[in-house]
Amino acid sequence: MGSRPRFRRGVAAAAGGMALVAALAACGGDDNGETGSGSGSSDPVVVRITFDGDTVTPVGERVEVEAGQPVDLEVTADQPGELHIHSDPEQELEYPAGTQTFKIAIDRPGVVAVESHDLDQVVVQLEVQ
Ligand SMILES: [Cu+2]
Repeated sequence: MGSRPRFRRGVAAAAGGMALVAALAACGGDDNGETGSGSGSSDPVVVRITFDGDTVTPVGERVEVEAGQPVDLEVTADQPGELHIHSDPEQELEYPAGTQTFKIAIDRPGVVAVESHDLDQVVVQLEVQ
């Protein structure tokens, strides 16, 4: 196998997300000791999603993560709804009004869409490397 520049780019992106992670860690949260036997990156990538009426933020944003890396989806909504993760298998996340964080991880490389079917929008595309 040759060198894989794409991989290095992913690592740099993950490091860039650390500031966000540190900010969130200060809010506490439970420490479960389980760790995947993954490729090393166990720091979660935090993705903030806001639903407000008929709009959602972000729309179609690409987020690079590593396979098996924890992803915290922090969902803030003015009313309850459902997020759809197009991973394999697919996952449906029901969120309440208010803020809730969902912890997910995608094991396989590829692009995984996070969608709101209510709004018919792709919210985030997780680029899993
Ligand atoms: Cu869907």
